Amino acid sequence: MVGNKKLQTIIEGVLSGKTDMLSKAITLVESQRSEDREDAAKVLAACSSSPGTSLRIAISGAPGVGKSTFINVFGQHLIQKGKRVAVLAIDPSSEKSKGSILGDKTRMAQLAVEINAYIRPSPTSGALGGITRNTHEAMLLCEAAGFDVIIIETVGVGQSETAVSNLVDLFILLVIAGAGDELQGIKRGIMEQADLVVVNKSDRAEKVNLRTAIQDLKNALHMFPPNDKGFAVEVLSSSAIENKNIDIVCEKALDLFSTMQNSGVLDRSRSEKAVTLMHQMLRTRILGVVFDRITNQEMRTMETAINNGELSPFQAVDELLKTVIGFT
Ligand SMILES: Nc1nc2c(ncn2[C@@H]2O[C@H](COP(=O)(O)OP(=O)(O)O)[C@@H](O)[C@H]2O)c(=O)[nH]1
Ligand SMILES: [Mg+2]
Repeated sequence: MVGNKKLQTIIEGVLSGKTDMLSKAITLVESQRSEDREDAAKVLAACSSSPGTSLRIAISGAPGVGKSTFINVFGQHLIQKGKRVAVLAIDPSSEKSKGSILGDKTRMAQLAVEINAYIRPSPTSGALGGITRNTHEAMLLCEAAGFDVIIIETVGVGQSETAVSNLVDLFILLVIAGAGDELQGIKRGIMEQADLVVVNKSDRAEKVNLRTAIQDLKNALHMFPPNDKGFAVEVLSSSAIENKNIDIVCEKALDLFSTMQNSGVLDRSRSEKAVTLMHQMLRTRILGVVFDRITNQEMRTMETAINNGELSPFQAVDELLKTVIGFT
């Protein structure tokens, strides 16, 4: 339990940009302990009074495509432009990912030592809703601590990408040349979220393959209806390992952001996404609440009834809902 004085120190620390206090605040909002919830709410309330002016970017793409390596360089370019950069690395709950967090840390080694950088791996386990909420709150805290750019490294798979896209202003999708869409696990939904596509590891691709990859992606993007942000989605290439073209991607991202700011698209997009997020979170929370109410015993009973042919799956669902929420 954090005492009031301690809480005040955390709040003041965050607002004056102290990263050790920022870490404490993020730990607090990530805490699952019910006695921390109230303190977390206080910290959040005190830290999210001013409307955010930071640029929020998601760097997405299949595992291994080079996201962390890319962010390491990308972040340094942003810092050279006078920005303070926070990186939140979302991590799936699997065992496999525990290794990747360490990997991410070492891959961002140069960025990590920059005084104007803050890197926070979020080894969040649990439901998608929890991940989204933690990331959202961590983002607000980073913003309160004066970070101008907040980069979210996503896990590159499935549903979480769509959820993350509702937290950010720009969604940058990294891909590699030569691997088919299938191989890269790029779902149509993820492509559709992209504001900018970057073919990374250009150092490894033959020139002609790179050109083909870029053209293929452009063709694929063409199939989608134009976004309502007022710009066309471009396809660039980069080599994170050789620090090639990342400055161009950086320039482009800042450009898109100021275009969105000036046209009013940014405000509109943020409100739309906030509403979508609300719907999404509501669905996730309801799911959690209802499932939590079903006891193991009740679930087993239904499973057995289905196995014995006594109930159809639909009848079982009705029964369960009647038990836990009183109606179906
Ligand atoms: N050749 C080459 N390798 C890269 C490049 N970017 C990243 N890598 C390598 O690809 C592997 C995965 O990189 P990582 O940043 O961890 O990918 P992530 O899983 O998407 O975060 C590492 O071995 C990196 O050194 C690049 O531009 N060129
Ligand atoms: Mg990574």
